Amino acid sequence: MNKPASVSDQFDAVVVGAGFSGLYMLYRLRQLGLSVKGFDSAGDVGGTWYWNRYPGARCDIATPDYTFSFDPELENEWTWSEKYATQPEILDYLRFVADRYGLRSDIQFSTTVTSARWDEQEKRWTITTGHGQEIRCRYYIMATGCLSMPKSPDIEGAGRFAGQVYFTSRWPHEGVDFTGQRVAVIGTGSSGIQVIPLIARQASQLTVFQRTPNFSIPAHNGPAPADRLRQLDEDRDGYRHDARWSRIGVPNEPTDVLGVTASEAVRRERFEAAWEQGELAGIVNVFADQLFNPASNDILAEMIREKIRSIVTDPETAETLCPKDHYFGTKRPCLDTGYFDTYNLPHVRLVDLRKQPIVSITEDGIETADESFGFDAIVYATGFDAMTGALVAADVTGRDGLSLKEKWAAGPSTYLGLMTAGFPNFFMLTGPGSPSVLSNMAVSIEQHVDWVAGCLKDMREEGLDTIEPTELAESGWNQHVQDCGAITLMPTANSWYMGANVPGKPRVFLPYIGGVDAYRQACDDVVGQGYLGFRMTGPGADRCRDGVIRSMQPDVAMVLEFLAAMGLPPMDTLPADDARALMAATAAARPPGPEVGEVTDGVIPGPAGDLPYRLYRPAGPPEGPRPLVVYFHGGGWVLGNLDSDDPLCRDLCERSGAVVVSVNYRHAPEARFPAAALDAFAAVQWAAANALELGGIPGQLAVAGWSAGANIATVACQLARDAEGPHISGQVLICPVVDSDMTRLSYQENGDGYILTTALMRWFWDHYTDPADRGEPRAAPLRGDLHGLPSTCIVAADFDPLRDEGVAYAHALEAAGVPVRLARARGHTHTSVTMVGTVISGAPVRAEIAEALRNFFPSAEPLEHALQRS
Ligand code: N01
Repeated sequence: MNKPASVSDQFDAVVVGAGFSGLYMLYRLRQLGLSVKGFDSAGDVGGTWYWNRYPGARCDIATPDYTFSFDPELENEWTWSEKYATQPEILDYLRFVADRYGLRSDIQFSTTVTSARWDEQEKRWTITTGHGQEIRCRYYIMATGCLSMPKSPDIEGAGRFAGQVYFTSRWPHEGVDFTGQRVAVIGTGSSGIQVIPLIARQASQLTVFQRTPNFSIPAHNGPAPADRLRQLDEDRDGYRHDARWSRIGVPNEPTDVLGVTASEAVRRERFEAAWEQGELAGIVNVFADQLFNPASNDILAEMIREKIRSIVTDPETAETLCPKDHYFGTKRPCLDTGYFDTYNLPHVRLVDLRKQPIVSITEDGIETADESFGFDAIVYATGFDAMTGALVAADVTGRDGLSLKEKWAAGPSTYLGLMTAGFPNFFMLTGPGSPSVLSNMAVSIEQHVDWVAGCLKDMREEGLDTIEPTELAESGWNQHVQDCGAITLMPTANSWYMGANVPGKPRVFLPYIGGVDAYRQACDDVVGQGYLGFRMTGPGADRCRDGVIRSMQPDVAMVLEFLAAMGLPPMDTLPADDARALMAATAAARPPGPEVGEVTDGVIPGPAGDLPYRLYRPAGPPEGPRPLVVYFHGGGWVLGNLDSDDPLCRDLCERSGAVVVSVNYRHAPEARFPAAALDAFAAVQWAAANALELGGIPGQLAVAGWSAGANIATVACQLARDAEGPHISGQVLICPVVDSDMTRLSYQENGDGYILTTALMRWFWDHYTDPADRGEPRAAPLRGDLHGLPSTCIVAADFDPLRDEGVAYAHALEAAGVPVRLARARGHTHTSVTMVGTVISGAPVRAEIAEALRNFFPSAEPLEHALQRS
């Protein structure tokens, strides 16, 4: 029985929502012995499965996976009838769960929570319902779902239609009979794709209004997959463990096949297998690079388009159904049952809203730019205000009167998708910034609920009664969520993942795409590090261990993991030649870097013999001379050659528009200090003197280098200044070695585990210089006179032992009056910025370098002026 209105009540926790997440949360809170009150605006349990009752509504994760796993007995007592269960069966399941654990008695249905307000004095939330009740609680938990707030129809004239109007997201309980009716469906997302074939069975005429065609693969529904059931029978715990530590919450071995390099036969075989399997876990795992590399994605997308063309008989309709304006997977891919075949039926018509947009809904139908349509019923399958809609719909007000809506005006901000600063004891289940909609919700929900329950238990045991993330931890997590999205193709689509489907909603990537496994690890690490990033208070004692749980760029972390798994010997344990061979072998396996207009090899006369160089000239206009950049590769004065930084040189050349001349120099230990530095200076002198022959503009010369290459580049600048020539317009120093002092903080923080280690740096120094020479400016340029040096761009990477000497050099140059641009390579290591084609997150840093290079040179200076000046 529901409680009467206007009662005042006290609970430990209030949970809003009685779907998968709310039910399990109630169960766990009860287990902790907490008093709990649940609310749901629906008339019963079920959440999304209560509301989305349209014909054809089914889950799109196979039932052996789309199920609670917290209680083996529950699993034994329930058997799913199909691979993808229908909405009624899933609703029955949730009712069964509610009954089995007696959860209904704690839930007040048909009740909307209208506001929640934090009382800082009392350390309590006051919850108000639409019935005028006021409830006080310590913990306020929103289990309101990610796709529960229908998007209001943003179509002119909606509301004028005199016939029947239906929303897939609010379908009548008694069902709808469309027999003999002329029906319009607007929207071709997952809901539209599921409902259209079933409406077509009844309607006399069905017209589908499509704005964006969607990728869909056949669900191949039937009995639950036998192999999955067998695995569960044999080792249920192992299976569930694998799901929890998988990428999307379904056990699946991630492929390492790259779409761009795989043979046509392998591509086809992998695609056909996924098409036949009919599971999201398969189709998102055809190629390892499909969500990162546009070329790979195109290969997959085209194979799906071929399938659509082979199913739909009318070529024009088929083409209209082929998605071409977004990459596969950047909008939620759908599973369907006979969706494309439906368009072969004579009474079904597709209207392409890109060609004839809707002008208005009218009293008797829909008017597009070209036609007027009459209908008996219009079905809106137009989607949801996803991920944030339901959270901000209730008026949640935290500390100092700040509302969640205000705080999130520019996009949601959370720590782990679980909490948000300024709103103590307020938890969100599967909130923005968690894997949620990119994962098997059943697995993600259990993980979130378990985390919250574990947190409340820990707090109770430690005598703490409030918890809230710090601003630092939260902004660090938001950055990580965006970093993970940014290396994928996801931000390129106008999807609800980006908030792009709701007019006026800020465009932010909402879910966490780092993976269920990585996310779980982050949550576990936060707890393992004493609730890192949370401020907790209580009579027990206040505590806060502030910090950021993930600050490395996700693709850099992946590279490090990959290298660690290879188990290569540390370079500093090898003789120089073996280390060179190892470096060459790893370089041979990387992507080649971008195409440039022209690459030629040559030699420069050096002080002790010829120095090989490789020249890169950008493609395309303008013809004629361009600014010249003399580049020196990295490798600790010991390793490297013209090949080792080849992709980086190509990238710099294409991005900056300059001719790049990469010069090899003598290496240690064969030629020790100062051989490399003298070679560098000689190369710069020669390039300046021969600029025209190299295709350069005389007088427009910069130097650049990475690591030890940056060391000799800047030493060359110091030598050129002392020699009063040649003129150098600027220097780009990428993670430079500029000092031999290895005691700076960045050495302590990053001296182990990020490829360039303290031990390796020592090995380099030992090969290059005698200890007595290490204070010399030609070895440690930071210690030299820095006046009169050219404009400088220094790249300092967060996880580089050399970070702080680079920063110190920038400050010292600035103090000496040199214009300096310090580019912080956030989340990068010493090597990762140079990993063109492998580390996508390095691209913005390389773009900044290129911009700095362009700024060194007077733009569009006529050649004759340059000649005069030089
Ligand atoms: O909503 P959607 P949905 N004029 O936003 C179109 C989950 N789900 O309810 O793409 C004309 O995907 C809109 O066009 P466009 C699943 O995660 C799961 O279908 O914006 N058209 C689009 O075609 C899914 O992703 C299942 O150009 C308009 C459609 O309406 C999520 O819920 C089943 C329009 C909306 O598609 C949402 O799916 C169902 C306008 N003004 C849902 N406004 C399972 O299988 C919107 N559209 C488990």
